[in-house]
This record gives sequence, C-alpha cells and structure tokens, in this order.
Amino acid sequence: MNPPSTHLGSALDTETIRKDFPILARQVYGRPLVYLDNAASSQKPQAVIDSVSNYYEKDNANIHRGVHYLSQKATREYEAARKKVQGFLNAADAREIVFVRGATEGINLVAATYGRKNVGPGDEVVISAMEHHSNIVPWQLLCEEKGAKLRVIEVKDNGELDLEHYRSLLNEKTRIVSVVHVSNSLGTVNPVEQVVELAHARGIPVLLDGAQAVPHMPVDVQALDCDFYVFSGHKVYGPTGVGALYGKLPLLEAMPPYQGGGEMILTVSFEKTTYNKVPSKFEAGTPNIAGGIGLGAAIDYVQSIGLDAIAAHEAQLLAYATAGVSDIPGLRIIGTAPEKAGVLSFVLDGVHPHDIGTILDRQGVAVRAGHHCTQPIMRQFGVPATARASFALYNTLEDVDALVAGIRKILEVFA
Ligand code: 7TS
Repeated sequence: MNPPSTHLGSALDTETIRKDFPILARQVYGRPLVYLDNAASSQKPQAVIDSVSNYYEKDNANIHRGVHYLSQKATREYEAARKKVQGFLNAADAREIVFVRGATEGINLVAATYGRKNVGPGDEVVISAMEHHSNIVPWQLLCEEKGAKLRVIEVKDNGELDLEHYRSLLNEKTRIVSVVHVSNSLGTVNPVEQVVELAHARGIPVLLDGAQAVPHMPVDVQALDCDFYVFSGHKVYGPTGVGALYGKLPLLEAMPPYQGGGEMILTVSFEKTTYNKVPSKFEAGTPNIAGGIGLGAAIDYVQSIGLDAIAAHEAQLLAYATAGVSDIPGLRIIGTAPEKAGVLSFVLDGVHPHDIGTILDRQGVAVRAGHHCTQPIMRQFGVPATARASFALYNTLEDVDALVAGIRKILEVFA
C-alpha cells in the first residue's frame, strides 16, 4: 500500500508513530486534536505511561535504603534510568547525571551551589536576551545576594545571538555563562559550540539550557564540552516532575550540597555532617522514582526512532508551516534565524495572541499564546506576546494545514 501523500518524503512514519500516543486519538470540541504546544509539554507514548504504571503496580518501594526485594528492584530501575540519561547526553560517567525536577531546578541548583561558591561582589554572570525566565531569575537572585552583575548577550533582529557582543562581554570578572541551546519562543538554535569555546578560552564554565534541544536533535555533552547541561523530562515525551542536570564530575564534586536531607549525607551528628558522593549529594529526600523510570522509557522511545530522523521530520514541518503562513496578510513571524528548531512564533496585525489561541483552540488546534516566560525578548520584538506553534515527532503536514486554515479563519472573524 502506498503511504498517504502527506507522509511522502518525511523522515518518519508518523501514521505508525501516532498510534503510540493514545491522547492523539481524542477529540476536543468534537474535532480531532491537533496538538501544537509541544514546547510547553509533549504528549506521552504508551511505553512511558506503561512504565510509570508498571512501577506503581509491581515495583513500588523507596530506593537506595531498603534491603528488601522491591526496594532493590526499584533502585535498579531508577539507576538504570540514570544510565539511559547518561547515554542520551553521551556523558562520560553516570555520576555526572543528577536527577532534578526539571530544567528549572537544574539551573537553580547550579546557581545556588556553584554560583554561591564561585560568584562574589563585582563578579559577572553572562546570560542572553532570549533566555527563559528560569535561566534569568536564579542568576538575578544570585547576583543580588552577592553584589554581582548580570550581563546580557544581545540578540539580533532575526533572533540570532550576537556573538560579537558576547565576545565583548567576556572578561576577567566573568564567573559563569548560562545560555539556552534552543530558544522556546523564537526557535533559534544557538551556536553553543562557539559559546563554550569562547568562554573556555578564558577559563569560564558554561551551562546550557537544553529544555528545547533534547527533544529535537542529538545532544553530545562531551562534544559540546559544556560544563553543565539541563533538560526537563516532560518536554521529551517523559513524565512531569523529573529532569536531569549534567555536570562535569570535578565540578560537581567541588560544589557544596543543594538541599539537606536524607540520601545526601554520609554521617550526621549535631556537631558535623559529612556528605554523600556525587550525585547523591545533590539528591536529598525521596526522589520522583516513577518519573525517573518513566524518563528512562521516554529516552528508549526517542532513541528507537532516532534523533536525526526526528530533527529531519520537524525541519520539514517547520519549512512547510513557514511557507504556509508566508502569504497570510498581517502575519509576522517572530524569530527568523537561519538555524531554527520546530517553533513558529507569530503575531497577527490587530488580533491579540490570546484571541488567536482561543479561536484556534475552538478548531481543535492547541497552540500557546503568551510571553512564553521570555518577557525580555518579547519586549525587544515590541510585542507583549505571540502565538506559538511548536512541533513534535508525531505532528504531520495535515496538522500544519489545520493550523494554517485556522489562522485564515481568524482573519475572516476579524475582517
Ligand atoms: N528553559 C527553556 C528553554 C524552556 O523552554 C523551559 C520551559 C524551561 C527552561 C523550564 O522548563 P521546566 O520544565 O523546568 O518548567 N518552557 C515552556 C514553554 O515554552 N512553554 O511552557 C513552558
């Protein structure tokens, strides 16, 4: 049988893939769901849902502390998931993977430990103008506490990072650089290899926020040579409430603990507490065990499809969508960098982005409307908000057609 025409030329067999995601079969307002809000959170394949429910049905117990069968089984599963994250990022050692709540907690952890230890009065922290609030506010808090200064790399009008400006910001006071790998509101894929290289030439460590990168492209932290890398499980087809921080082992070992509690200690007395080894030192309290195991299943799933194929498929969707909206009168795309991942942010003359979101929603098309937790870059583009369609491996050209038809309908409503 010939595949349907819309699948021709795609790097992925979306017809088969979509069957892995039960939610995609549901309807909203009596219409088929067209889910284009993947940058906020992606849907979960049955394999991830099963792994989480299987843990609760068959293996549930606390980890790292029980001698009994279930505790040991749960511990093995959780640590196996850590190894999967290690493989996913190509980290050199599983001890370099710290389980956290998500990208937000990963950045806060680095700011609160590495940052508190290494940033002092008059020092500087470099971020970019296109950061998510979660890669701005933790550094602001640190700078306020320490009397340090936040320096911001400028972004060009097309949404590209201004590398010349970045170069000019680096100096002997710079203590850390923290930059987004892929922008959630513009879609820009940043030249993070160069970002790292320029910082390392001055001995400055670099954190990369990979929340929007790992679902869409292969990431190799050793090749990037970044010092820290963070991502969230729920954006890469895994559960909410879990994510990972990668850190180079010597850096993690030299960092003070983050939170105090069970598991992060070796010995406790009222006089002095000694701390556990990395990564346990940063994992106080009972973690999100089911989430970690589910994240492992999500990584298995994504790898079984292949990140190169996913990237090629989403590039096709983005190109098709960009062409599809190009002749819509009054539509402006926000973020037109040459290197983009599957994000289409746009505004329409005379229509508030929230109205775009609401009218599309009534047609079954889910997009995000808002500032996407990136208020500074919205301000630079002179808009309070955008409507944003963001693509995932299960999206099809028909989904894009539904989006474009939906936008045209908005024009009719507002005509
Ligand atoms: N960094 C980037 C680049 C993000 O896009 C997000 C979430 C985060 C960090 C924070 O991730 P969390 O899982 O810890 O919350 N971005 C979005 C978004 O674009 N729409 O909803 C959440």
